[in-house]
Amino acid sequence: MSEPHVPALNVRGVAVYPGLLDRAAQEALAEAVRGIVQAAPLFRPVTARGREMSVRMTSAGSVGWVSDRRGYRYEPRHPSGVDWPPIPPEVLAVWRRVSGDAADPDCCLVNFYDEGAKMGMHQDRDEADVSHPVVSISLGDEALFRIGNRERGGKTESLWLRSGDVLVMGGDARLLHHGIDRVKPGTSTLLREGGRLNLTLRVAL
Ligand code: MD3
Ligand code: FE
Repeated sequence: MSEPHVPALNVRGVAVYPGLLDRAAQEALAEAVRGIVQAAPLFRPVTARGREMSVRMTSAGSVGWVSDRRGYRYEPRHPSGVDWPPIPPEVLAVWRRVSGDAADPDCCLVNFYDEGAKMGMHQDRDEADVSHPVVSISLGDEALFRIGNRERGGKTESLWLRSGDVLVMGGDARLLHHGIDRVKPGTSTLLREGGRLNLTLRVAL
């Protein structure tokens, strides 16, 4: 498979492709996300402890990530009972371009951050086989991303993620703790109403 024709930065084993997606590609992805959200509306997940998350979410694919009082898990349907819509072809194309993985993803988690939304430090370990990488696509306003260690705590590194940036977490980077500290409003014109979208592609099952 041919590698992307832009250089990758390596941050603790995470491959960062700044500006991999041009404006036209970002607009096509934003439009594809509108289609996902029309079929499967954004909802605000609740943690097992009953706290509402500040990020709103939905998914595409054969399974979606949900969290409620019963805990977090992959589910075959949206909380409303409708099927998740299929992963749009333009999203799959990004996975095939950068993941280096033979499998296709079965889940595209859509995270929407409005002003003040953030995501605490955590690991992605709800997937059955963590030897598959995770691919992340940033759209809209800039976000301060923090990457840590396999164990909780310790030193961390931060970087700003901008619209069109793509990250690949594979190998030893797959189980690093990570989070989003904040989003800077008004830093992108991609989304008319502002905010940030993150698409996270995974092989979940
Ligand atoms: C580094 N989302 O949904 S994506 C998540 O921007 C999540 O919405 C963030 O973390 C967001 O779980 C960050 C970038 C990301 C995703 C998975 C990783 C970075 C990662 C797994 C391991 C290390
Ligand atoms: Fe994560």
